[in-house]
Amino acid sequence: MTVTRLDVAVVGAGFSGVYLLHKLRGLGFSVRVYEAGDGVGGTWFWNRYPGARVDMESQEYSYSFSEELEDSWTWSERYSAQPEILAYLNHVADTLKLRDGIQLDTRVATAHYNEVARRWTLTTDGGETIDARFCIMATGCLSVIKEPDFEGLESFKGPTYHTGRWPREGVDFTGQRVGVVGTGSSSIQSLPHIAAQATHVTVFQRTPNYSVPAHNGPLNQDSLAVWKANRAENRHKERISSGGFLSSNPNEKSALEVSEAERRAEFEARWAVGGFAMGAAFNDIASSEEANALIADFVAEKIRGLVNDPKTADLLTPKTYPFATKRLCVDTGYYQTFNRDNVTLIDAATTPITHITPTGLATTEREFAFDSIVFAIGFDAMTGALSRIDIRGRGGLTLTEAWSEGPKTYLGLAIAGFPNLFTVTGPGSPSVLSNMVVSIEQHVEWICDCMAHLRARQADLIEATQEAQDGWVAHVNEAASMTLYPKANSWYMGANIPGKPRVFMPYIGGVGAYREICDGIAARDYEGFVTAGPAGA
Ligand code: FAD
Ligand code: N01
Repeated sequence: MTVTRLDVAVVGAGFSGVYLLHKLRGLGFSVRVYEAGDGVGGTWFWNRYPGARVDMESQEYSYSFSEELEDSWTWSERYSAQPEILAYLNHVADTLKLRDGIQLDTRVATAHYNEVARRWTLTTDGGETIDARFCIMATGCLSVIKEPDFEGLESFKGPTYHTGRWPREGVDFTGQRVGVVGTGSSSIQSLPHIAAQATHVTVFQRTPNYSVPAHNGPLNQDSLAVWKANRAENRHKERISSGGFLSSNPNEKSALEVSEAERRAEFEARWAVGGFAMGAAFNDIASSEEANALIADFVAEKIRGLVNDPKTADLLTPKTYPFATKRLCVDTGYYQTFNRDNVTLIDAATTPITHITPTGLATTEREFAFDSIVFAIGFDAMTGALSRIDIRGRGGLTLTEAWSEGPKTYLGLAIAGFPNLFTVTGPGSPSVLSNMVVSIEQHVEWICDCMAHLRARQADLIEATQEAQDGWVAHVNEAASMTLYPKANSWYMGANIPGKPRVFMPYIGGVGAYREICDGIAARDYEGFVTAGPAGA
């Protein structure tokens, strides 16, 4: 049996794995990336549904670490579409000559820590064994789809699709009756496109989402020129900001301290700008029920203005959770799509889906006939990819056991009992609450600095202490409890997956504050970690 011996094994070739490979090679480590898909790109490789695009401004959702990359790529739209982001990541892989370090079509199945050797042994679905000092999970927060498990699914005679595993060749819905299950971001982006093709679309909504207009269009060349002229400063500001991006333009005032006229003017101005600017209209939207209700009322009014049928508008209006405590959606013509004659909205909360039939789908009320069904039902977020790998740390402790009450990490980067294992944008870090490229760069750079530091000291082990981890978990929970986020049954809380522990998984303290914490810990000689080595010494 051949064993590949490495300094570092990286799992996943999205934004995280691609940058890790470049950075670790630059530091002289032997490293290889293992990717289950047959191409690089991660999220942007898998999510090819019509309308898939970023909901942050394109120039912000891109790497900042390389002038060469910054100069060699120009985005075409304000919010880039999936094919363009996938092309960008392939351009990065080519420009930085990374292809030969990425092993595609390879799923890592197990990762076991060897306490004596202080090394990780990984095995792949192809039967390969990898022996590495460090293992870095760059497996993504939204890379494992929630599989549809409706009774009778296999009896359906037509094709079914999941937005997160869309066929590469695309789907033509012309002439079809289509059922769409789910109304999260993936549905909100794809529905207008599906409805433009299909004979009829029936949308099954269990919980309505808040969505704000994107106002997408060609990237404004004047604002791009301003961005480029101030690029270094902008990138710095992103890194020390709360969300990792500047276009949200946070307002530091409370919604409760201003007059009604000023508040309305602020909401209207941000609605006109579009995107996440809306969520940053005032500084207490995420923390004050009263402030939150004001913006929720404003969005409800907008929905009523956009949707012709008052009953449909009412059904599309969220009522059971505060504004933006489920991830805010950013759309292009979503609400207006319900004005089309060929689109029907079904309240799947009142009349739940009971099963799939050979010819369609049944709810508690009636049966529907479909030619195809689209499941836009989301992901086993944040922990899904990790829990699908048999990860074992000290004493054979499985990660599943260690996380039976929900994920527990130190900084979202490391886990007590699992030495020399790092997670990029792991639970307990800002990750999905931020511009993820900014958070990914911060994690990659912190991990690589840490490994270079260990090497300089001839150390071969680093591990988070239980005490430091407990302290961080308590801090993450406390920060979440000061906000309205735990009030929603969101995937942030694990609430979308039956049986998953209800814990608010990301860290809400903000990208800039979090970076300072991580840098401080490194500066204090990796406070909260133990290091040792060389092995046996
Ligand atoms: P991923 O891109 O998820 O890559 C992880 C890779 O790991 C995958 O390719 C997967 O196949 C591989 N993998 C997992 N397990 C294994 C295994 N066991 N063996 C081998 N390979 C494995 N974020 C934003 O900040 N802004 C946005 O606008 C935004 N839009 C999004 C739109 C969609 C449709 C989705 C789903 C997510 C979006 N995100 C957005 C979040 C997005 O996931 C991140 O921005 C980013 O792309 C994550 O990069 P990553 O490399 O960490 O993970
Ligand atoms: O998934 P979701 P998504 N029966 O979990 C419903 C990122 N992203 O793929 O809310 C009936 O948000 C479920 O209903 P409910 C972004 O971070 C970004 O849309 O559980 N319905 C919900 O309506 C996003 O948040 C973009 O009651 C069922 C929907 O399916 C994340 O990915 C675009 C059901 C799932 O919504 C996930 O988004 C796309 C069932 N059994 C994705 N199970 C951008 O715009 C689930 N649902 C950048």
